[in-house]
Amino acid sequence: MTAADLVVVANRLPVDLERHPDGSTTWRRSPGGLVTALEPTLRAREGAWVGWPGVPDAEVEPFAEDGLSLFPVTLTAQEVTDYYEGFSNGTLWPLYHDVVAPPQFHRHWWRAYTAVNQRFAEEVAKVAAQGATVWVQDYQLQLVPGKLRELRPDLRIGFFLHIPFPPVELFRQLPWRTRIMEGLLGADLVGFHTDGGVRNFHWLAQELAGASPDRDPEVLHHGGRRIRLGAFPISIDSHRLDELARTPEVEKRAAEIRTELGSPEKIVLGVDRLDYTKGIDVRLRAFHELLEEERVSVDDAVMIQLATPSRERVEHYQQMRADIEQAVGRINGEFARVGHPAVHYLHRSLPREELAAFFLAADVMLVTPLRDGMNLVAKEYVACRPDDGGCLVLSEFAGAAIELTSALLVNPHDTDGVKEALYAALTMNAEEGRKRMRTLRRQVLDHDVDRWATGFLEALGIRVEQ
Ligand code: ADQ
Repeated sequence: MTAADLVVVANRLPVDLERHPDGSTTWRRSPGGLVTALEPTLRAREGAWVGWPGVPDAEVEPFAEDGLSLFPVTLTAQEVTDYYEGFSNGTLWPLYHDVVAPPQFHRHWWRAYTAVNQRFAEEVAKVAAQGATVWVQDYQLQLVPGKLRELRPDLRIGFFLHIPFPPVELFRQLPWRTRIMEGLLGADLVGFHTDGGVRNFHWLAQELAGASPDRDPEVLHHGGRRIRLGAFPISIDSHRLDELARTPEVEKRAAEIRTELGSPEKIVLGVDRLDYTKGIDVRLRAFHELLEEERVSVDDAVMIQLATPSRERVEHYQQMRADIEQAVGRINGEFARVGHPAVHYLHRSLPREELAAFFLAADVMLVTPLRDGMNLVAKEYVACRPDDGGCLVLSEFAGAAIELTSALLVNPHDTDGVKEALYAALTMNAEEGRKRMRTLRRQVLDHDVDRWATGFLEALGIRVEQ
């Protein structure tokens, strides 16, 4: 395979390797938003993607898929435990989400993180053409920009963080804070979802790594180089979802869902990866209290929580799953009638069409994370409402709240506030609801994921053909 002019590096490849019981393997596409957004640009430039194929100890050769070159990085089972489940998801994830769970600091996790980041950097150094552009994704790979610059000073390197960049006091807890800062400062452009992330980074880079400010608050100087910072709020393929939600199949399925639920007056929906940052407990508590106070009954309102299984080997996730399932059980124990649960809970991932039908059926969408980089679910709900119906209740602490100001914004730490917002959403007059939804839709349809990717790559100095 020839050297690539544009290389995306992410923890995961856009395809997953599947091992079968007979020992054979096949690839399954995992079409996330990122690959959809980047595919046209990557193909136009004969791009490459470097990432882990999703199973430990898989020694797989690079291969081309639909004109895109894929370069698998091997991780041993021990590295998956220490680098991925350990340092990435047991240290960085909680630390960067306002320590809503206590982060654990272990030196052997850090050593694995450094070694794996080095391997990713070496793989990129092999596949990138002279003067190529490299776009590094997310918190698992924060050391890659610095390591890659040492190996290949000719490259143009961008880094984007998909989760929040934490407040100064929290980041300073990290024993390896300076090393992470220096890793990120290896990039030419460091992107965040929000200006808050830019500000935190700007201050910490000076404090911890001795970077110098510039008259432009989005520029730093370090090691004789100029580093640009910027806020690039990610989005979704809004038009594709809007079209999907208009299809007769999805409309029909949405109507069926309502019937299957016993035709309640209102359907309240939550859709999340099962993660302790998402505030699933917060919304269950609010709904529970409204039932207890008899302000709603199971005939008026039914709640559905769809939760994708996630990080099931990490201890904190096992505990949280048990707590949520207990809360659902308690609400149903107190308020369900035979054949009419108050809360329907599905611990599984649903196909896109089915998810669109749930969004279209839901009168109230509850998105209540304690902290979230962006939160794509909020935008997906809005994109799936070509009828201008439905009402979005959204946490102030999701990056999406900066753009989606016509949602009912809530502080997820304030149970009474969430409860009142849920009640207001359930009783909102139709005209006000439509007005809010129209404003939200303009924002989401105008700012799609393509615009996000183009904005970042152009800030990095490459022209993107439309
Ligand atoms: P996540 O934490 O995974 O992403 P989010 O942005 O909400 O959070 O994306 C979740 C995705 O999973 C959505 O596309 C959603 O539709 C899908 N999903 C959730 N539950 C599902 C179910 N039961 N069935 C099918 N699909 C389901 C991280 C950051 C976010 C940031 C994104 C992108 O934590 O803050 O918005 O990256 O940068």
